[in-house]
Amino acid sequence: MLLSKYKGSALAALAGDCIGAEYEAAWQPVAYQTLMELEEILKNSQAASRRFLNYTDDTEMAHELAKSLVENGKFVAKDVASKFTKTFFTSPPCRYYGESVRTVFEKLQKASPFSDPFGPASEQFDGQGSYGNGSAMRVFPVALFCHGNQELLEKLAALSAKLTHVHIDAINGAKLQASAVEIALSSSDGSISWLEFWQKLKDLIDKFEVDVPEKVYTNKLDTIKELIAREEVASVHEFEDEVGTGIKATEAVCAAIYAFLMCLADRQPSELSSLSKVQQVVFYSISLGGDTDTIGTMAGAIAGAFYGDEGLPSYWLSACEGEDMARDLATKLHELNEK
Ligand code: R7I
Ligand code: MG
Ligand code: MG
Ligand code: MG
Repeated sequence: MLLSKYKGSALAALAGDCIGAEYEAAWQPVAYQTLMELEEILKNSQAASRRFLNYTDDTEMAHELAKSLVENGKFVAKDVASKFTKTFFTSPPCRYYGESVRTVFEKLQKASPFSDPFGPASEQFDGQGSYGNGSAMRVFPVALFCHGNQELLEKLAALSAKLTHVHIDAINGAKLQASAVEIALSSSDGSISWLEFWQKLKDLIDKFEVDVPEKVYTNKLDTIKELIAREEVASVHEFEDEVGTGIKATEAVCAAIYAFLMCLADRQPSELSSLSKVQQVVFYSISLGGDTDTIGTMAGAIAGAFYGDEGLPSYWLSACEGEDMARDLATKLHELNEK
């Protein structure tokens, strides 16, 4: 069962990225009908013409991080920095990296062999560091690697973030997203309510934000609880106003958590009811709009870790570039964690 959760996390993260990337540029909510039309296309596509959805930077970086953890059996900052940088400069244009992170990789490459892996990230945005969601979008392998050890998870989520993102919101976003995947791995469908899941996240964020005066995540999690408990489902526009779906870690991470918890609370839209729970989470998260590939991948990583890989149809996965790699890395991280 745990192996199914590992695979579910990596594969749903991949599907969320690949499918979400189809709508990222639009920067507006995605209609359920549009998503269900894609579902029909995927279902009916010929085997020969499958695998037409490319993954983006979210998956590329997650897989490089996973490879490094598997090869070294531990987190080695220089190796992850080296893998991130090499992949960045050799990857095709369809990866759509964040606009500012290129500077980090240029500086890392210049100072190769990576003598100061955290230096360039700390110079971003006049020294305050990037608050982009890039730290959290790729963090799920840390949760799979650290499963059962929350202290190590928090440490490695922060360290892996700091290679490109040193802003406290980006670091806390990575810690929160990794923690959500860990809670999902450690619990099962039927054994935990959405409110209990939310409470576990809330307890953690209280700790992560203890020295953060603005308490952005704390406040957004409170809003999420209020929205889910409300009788009428909030419109996507209201969600956008109250929480956000943008490039900031504080927005995209909270949007992914909201999408997962809404489905756990059985408040997902009826238009998606013919789909499995994992599929519903991925589609619902993308329907929120904004940074759809990133919200899709993070919601997918949580949902797959919770529900396992059974609900992921082969016609979804065979449409996604990177399926074999995702499966292989999940299997290896599971083996490593068992030791
Ligand atoms: O966070 P990052 O890796 O971008 C990830 C996003 C995801 O949606 C991916 O799917 C991909 O499309 O990009 O990359 P960064 O370049 O560090 O941050 C992304 C953007 O956030 C930057 O280009 C800025 O526009 C904005 N940003 C900031 N703006 C002002 N001040 C990030 N930090 C700051 C800041 O401190
Ligand atoms: Mg992307
Ligand atoms: Mg983008
Ligand atoms: Mg994105």
